[in-house]
Amino acid sequence: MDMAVNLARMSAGQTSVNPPVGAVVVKNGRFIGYGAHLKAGELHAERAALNSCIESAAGADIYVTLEPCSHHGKTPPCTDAVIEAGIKRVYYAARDVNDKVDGLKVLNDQGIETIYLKHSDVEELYRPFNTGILNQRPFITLKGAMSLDGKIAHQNGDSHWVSNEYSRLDVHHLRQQHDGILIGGHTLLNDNPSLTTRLSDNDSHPVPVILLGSQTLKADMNIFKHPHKPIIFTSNKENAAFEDRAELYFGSYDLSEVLYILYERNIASLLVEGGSSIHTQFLNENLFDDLIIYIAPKIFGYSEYQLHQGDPDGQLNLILHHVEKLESDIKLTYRRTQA
Ligand code: AOF
Ligand code: ZN
Repeated sequence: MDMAVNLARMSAGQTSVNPPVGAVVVKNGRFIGYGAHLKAGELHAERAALNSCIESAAGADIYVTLEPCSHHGKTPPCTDAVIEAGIKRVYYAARDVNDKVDGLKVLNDQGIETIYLKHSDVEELYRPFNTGILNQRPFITLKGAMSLDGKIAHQNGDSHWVSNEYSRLDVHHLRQQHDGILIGGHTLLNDNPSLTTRLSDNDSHPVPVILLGSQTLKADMNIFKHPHKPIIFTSNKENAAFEDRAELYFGSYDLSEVLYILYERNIASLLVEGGSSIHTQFLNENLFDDLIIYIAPKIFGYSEYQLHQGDPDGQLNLILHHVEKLESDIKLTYRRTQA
């Protein structure tokens, strides 16, 4: 199961609305096949593992990180493949929260034994998938960088050099791991960000999502050079001129509607990069899963640009999950407790 979990871990973050899954086939104590689910719409892990077998899998055991699916989605049920291959026992480390799936029952009805094997890493592995299925919204990471005195930008609005190069590199890893990246209209206009991943020349880039409000788009914005068409929510009809360069949603949408639309568009994980009015909305509505704050050893003094603009009651119920030192910066990862 360790190997199956490692296979699944390799594809975590690249399977969109699907879970990362790994599978290993063992027969007579010999390791005869393995596979992973690499991309939504492609083969599931069990089929990939069974296809890879160096000999007949009849009578073999399969170790799968997730209960095999039993429904017709973009691909046929894995239970069919397991049954047809003549697998004797299925070891699994997690149940599938997708209510279309009841693989254990289907397998048991065919006389195939299913055995739960506890693995300490699967809860973490399936946190994003479970969040998506259970809430029909993306897994949300709020990210902010601030000075020691809690400001996210200088008084003049410049937010470029708050955190150091190690923190900025870390943010590019975050971008690589998320399907979408969301900012507000002020940040778009002030910073003209490109919202790409810049780790190598072989990166995957999150789809840009802009909550533009009443602001007006401009043709020379960097966002239009992004490899993906940006998804833009706006109340300003003038922006219709950009219909061929962006996916535009006109009107006033509340956050949960925006998130539902993004999830339907297969954006299963969303990195929210701000600025402060966007952070305030997500925090106030408790619409986040992880909160990552980079703290830099700077003092900006008077500046209206702070992480939260509202009047929070101080009751966010966060759990400090991880602390990391990035040279002179500190990275804090908090998790929202499920209320
Ligand atoms: C498995 N093995 O490797 C994965 C599973 O649209 P489809 O056909 O790709 O089905 C997606 C659903 O299948 C997904 O919501 C989850 O319940 C399950 N994913 N199941 O047996 C796999 N990726
Ligand atoms: Zn499946």
